[in-house]
Amino acid sequence: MSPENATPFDGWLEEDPEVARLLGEELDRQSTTLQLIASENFTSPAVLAASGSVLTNKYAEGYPGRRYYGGNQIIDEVEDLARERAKSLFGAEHANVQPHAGANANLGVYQALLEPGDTVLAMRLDHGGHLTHGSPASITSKVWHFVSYGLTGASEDPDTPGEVIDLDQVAHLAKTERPKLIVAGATAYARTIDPVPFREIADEVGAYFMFDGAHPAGLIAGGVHPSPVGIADVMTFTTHKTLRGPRGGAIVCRADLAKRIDSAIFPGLQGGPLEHVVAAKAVAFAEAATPDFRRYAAQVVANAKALATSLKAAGFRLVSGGTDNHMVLVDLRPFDAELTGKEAQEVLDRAGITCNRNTIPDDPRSAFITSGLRLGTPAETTAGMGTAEMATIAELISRTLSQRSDESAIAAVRAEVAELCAAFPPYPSLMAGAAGRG
Ligand code: DSN
Repeated sequence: MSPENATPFDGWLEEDPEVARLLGEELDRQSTTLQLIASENFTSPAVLAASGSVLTNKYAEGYPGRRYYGGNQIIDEVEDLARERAKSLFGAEHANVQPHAGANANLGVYQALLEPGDTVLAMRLDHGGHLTHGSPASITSKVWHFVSYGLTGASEDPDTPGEVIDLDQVAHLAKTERPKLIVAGATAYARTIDPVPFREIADEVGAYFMFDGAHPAGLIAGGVHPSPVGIADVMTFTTHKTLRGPRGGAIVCRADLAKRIDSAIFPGLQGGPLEHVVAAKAVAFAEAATPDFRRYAAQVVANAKALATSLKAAGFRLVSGGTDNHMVLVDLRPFDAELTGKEAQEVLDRAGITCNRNTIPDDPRSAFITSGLRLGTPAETTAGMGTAEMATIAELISRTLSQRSDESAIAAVRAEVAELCAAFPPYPSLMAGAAGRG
């Protein structure tokens, strides 16, 4: 593809054809390969437009009505709109829409509610928790004292497959460790997280309760997962996963925590907010409040369940026995003891199936190699795929992995993937623009 016909971004093609070409190529990649990374999605064109807007030019340190620079009258309206829409979407008393990412939102809450050295009880990274839940590699574990809970063991019984959050362990550790904060939430956990038992345990030991809703935020907004708002003291979340907004973070909390949370984000942790992203968050919050989004959220879960059923039928073992949310965690070992998550991810990439390797509970392999894969349905559900396509995808995955030494078999899958994706373009108008240049 020559730079002249590679991209729909006509306005500035001549000024930076190199970057314009790369944007065009990425649009092409997203449109012609399957996007199964559980934390990714396709935003609406309106979200893209807001995040690519002139609001990026403005410095707005502070909050609406209390800025450190002039000229923020419009910006204040933008941020107020985003805050009001976030509050209305989740039924929350207060919202902070400035965190640049989910990690910043979590750090902001820790900074607001804790002193250095305080104890936090959160989920183990290797059982599905997040880096900011106290991983040794994260600054969180250097500033605060993290104690970790994990999953129960796996069971052969299909009715009680196990590998669910061990609430007895959470209660026991809460009593023995007396954390100041208990965190619920995960990045690689396929079951519903009920906030109620966490609240009860937190109350028994006088701890704050934070729900990290980065992954299920869209499922909560769409009414298919229980809302922790009003149960947890604070919910952090990202806006770009199931919620389908721009890349970023946000916090909703009780009114009495508002000042501490706000001060922790700015000036505690961040400087100028990304107001173009804040505007895009406002767009996404409004989109997520619609009946269409409720249907979308239900379809995300239905698709994940269909993918899980077909993968199981193809001989894969699923961590937690299946899924209640937007993701499926595959333990590759029973399918092929030699196959690592890393090799599976790489060969699937070559077949046009984008996903990420993931540790499984008590993984004998390192986090870089892993024995598992994490697959998610948010993006391809946005593109319009349904349960029939999920069965096809499971078959393509199974075929690719079982014939991974056969380049012609991988090429055949790649062709079928391209055909499938052509029927579900995520950005038809952008692609039409790109094609129109040719
Ligand atoms: N990187 C995110 C995910 O993929 O789940 C978590 O931060």
